[in-house]
Amino acid sequence: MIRVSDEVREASAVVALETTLVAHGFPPGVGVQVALESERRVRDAGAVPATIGILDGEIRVGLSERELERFGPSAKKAGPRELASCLVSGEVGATTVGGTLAVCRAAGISFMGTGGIGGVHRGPAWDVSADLLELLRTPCLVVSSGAKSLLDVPATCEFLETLGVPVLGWRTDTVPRFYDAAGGPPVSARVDSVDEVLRVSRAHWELGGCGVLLARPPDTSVDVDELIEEALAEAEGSGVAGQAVTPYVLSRLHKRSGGATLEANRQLIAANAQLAAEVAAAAATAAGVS
Ligand code: PSU
Ligand code: MN
Repeated sequence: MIRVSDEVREASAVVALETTLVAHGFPPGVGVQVALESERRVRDAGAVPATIGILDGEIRVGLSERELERFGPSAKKAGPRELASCLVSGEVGATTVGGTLAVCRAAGISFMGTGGIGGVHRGPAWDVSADLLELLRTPCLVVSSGAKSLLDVPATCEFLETLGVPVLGWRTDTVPRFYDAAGGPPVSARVDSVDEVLRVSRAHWELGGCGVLLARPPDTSVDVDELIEEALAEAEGSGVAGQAVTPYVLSRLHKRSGGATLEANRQLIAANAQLAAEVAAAAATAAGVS
């Protein structure tokens, strides 16, 4: 069911990347550019990118540029619950953070980069992203700019605490709010170097812990809190719910901010991928297999 590319199979340092953001996080065509940029940054930092998605009835770990181009708006958003049905139907499945983590668990990949994880939504109860539950059961370090700020970020952090998932602040004491470095709740611990990230993650894993979130603030912050309120109200008004909320709100923000959130999102995704690669490369070196 899972086909790992030769390059990924032979690599000692691997960073998993997701495909939901490629298919549904950006306007058509832009997502692929973002994915390629992330892959470049991973390579430059000394690791091999393993971009994950479902194609032709197989879970693919490591995609070519031609294959990446198939992750357009018509792809199915594939969380952990959709992996099996996509395999059977043959649909293109763009894996979320949660879907990607489920594959990392099966494939033994310990590092991943993304933009912002899903979490506890504002408003209706029980829209809680499967990203959180997969962190609970996958021994993987996920680098993100915290949780997406269209969510209830404090509730998401409380939930992560309940699950025992460390939220490490990359050179920060507060959890970044996706496009915005400021205003988030406190992290569970601050880390200032790649070595420190690695030591904390390893200790957590040796104690039987699973997912670790490394929260890296964006380099340039954009405050779009009002635009988010507006877009969420519009989503509710037009009956957009469940899995459709995040892509709907992100695309509104990209338009209403005159492209500022799109640019910020692009940059933070690439920077997070690079940091994940730096940690993966350091782990390989420490294991003596670089
Ligand atoms: N990060 C981004 N853009 C995105 C996502 C993350 O910068 O589109 C995706 C991830 O795949 C994440 C998903 O798993 O959004 C969360 O969706 P939901 O809120 O429906 O669980
Ligand atoms: Mn959701």
